[in-house]
Amino acid sequence: MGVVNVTPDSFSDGGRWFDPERAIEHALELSAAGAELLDVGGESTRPGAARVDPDEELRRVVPVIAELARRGLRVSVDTMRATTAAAAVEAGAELVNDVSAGLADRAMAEIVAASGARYVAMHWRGHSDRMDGLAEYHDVVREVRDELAARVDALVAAGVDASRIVLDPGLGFAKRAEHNWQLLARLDELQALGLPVLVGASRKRFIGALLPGDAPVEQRDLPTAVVSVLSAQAGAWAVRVHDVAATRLALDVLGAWQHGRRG
Ligand code: PMM
Repeated sequence: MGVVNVTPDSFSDGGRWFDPERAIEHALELSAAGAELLDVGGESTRPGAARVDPDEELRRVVPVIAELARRGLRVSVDTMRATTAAAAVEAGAELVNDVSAGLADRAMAEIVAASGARYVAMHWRGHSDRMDGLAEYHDVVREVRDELAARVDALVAAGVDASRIVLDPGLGFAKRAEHNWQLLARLDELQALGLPVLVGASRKRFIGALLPGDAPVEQRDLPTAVVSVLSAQAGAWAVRVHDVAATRLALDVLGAWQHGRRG
């Protein structure tokens, strides 16, 4: 899954693709580099970020999604809002990627159920302006698993088909570095819920912490690709990344290793 942030303030790419034309161009580059799904988002979720106006979010994502879908590309929408999700599916998105797993907008489950789209339910405890204060756990893996299981129950009760749900540990969302590493080390415990798992580690703070102090954000792409390959080896369904080429290559190495041949 390649990240297409149509935002002026994302932590990882600093608004470089804010203009819709540039966002489309960037998405096409990610697709050419091997992304199988393009994740279009109009609201930054970086730590401390304020919410974007709903109409503005729609204005950002819908034209980009419509154009990518028109070109036959597979698209997901990164949104916490039911109205945006509905418009995105209408414009051609096949998956709704909701970092709040339905907690930010109670209308989300119903919209997803009615649309028949696939749905990523990410572990989330609160909006970006307060999430760092919510990173308290006794056993982070058990608590994330149990909180996600409760979300799945609520979504299914609201009519979402369980087989359409993908789970995501929500790395960096109300999690400190050690929480993220524990979730990755024990990914199997999340997979034990029986649903596909998406991993979003790309360029996040805990990846940056592996590098010398003021390393530019692009230097996080190599460790991100390593996390991608280890996630795939651990059975992840997908990885969400900014630098698709590096992750694609890393996954091709894993495929060759596993099959004893190239391609
Ligand atoms: N991380 C970001 C945004 N959306 N969606 C999912 N499912 N999982 C994630 O880990 C995730 C996400 C962080 O922001 P970015 O788009 O600026 O990397």
